[in-house]
Amino acid sequence: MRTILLILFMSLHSIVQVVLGETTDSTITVTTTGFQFQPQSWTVNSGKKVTVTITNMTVQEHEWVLLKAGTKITLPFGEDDEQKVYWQIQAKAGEIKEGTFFAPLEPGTYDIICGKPRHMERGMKATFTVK
Ligand SMILES: [Cu+2]
Repeated sequence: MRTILLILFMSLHSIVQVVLGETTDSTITVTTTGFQFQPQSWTVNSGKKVTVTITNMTVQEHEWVLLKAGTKITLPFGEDDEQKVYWQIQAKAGEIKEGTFFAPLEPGTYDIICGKPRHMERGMKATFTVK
């Protein structure tokens, strides 16, 4: 009886989560072509798990770097900017990689950049929105 009640409760809980939109983990994809990220923006839910798949279609290594809230890079990207990094993943030429992190809790717009020398200057910037 206790087991049945537990199963009933867990099923109900799953239904409530779906109805209320509580299970809102995100799966996002990033493709690098030339010195650009595709797409140029992503939106995820605050504090939820984000799974990133990065496909590097170019002949050089790239990084997809999410900056902390309210931080901006002062070009060129250097050692002093490392503390501004919230999370990052990198992919070598032709590589496909996957990584997971938890989205920042604070809703807002965050900067995405590539931390490789002179890549940001060449246009490797994008926007990450937390709602
Ligand atoms: Cu790059």
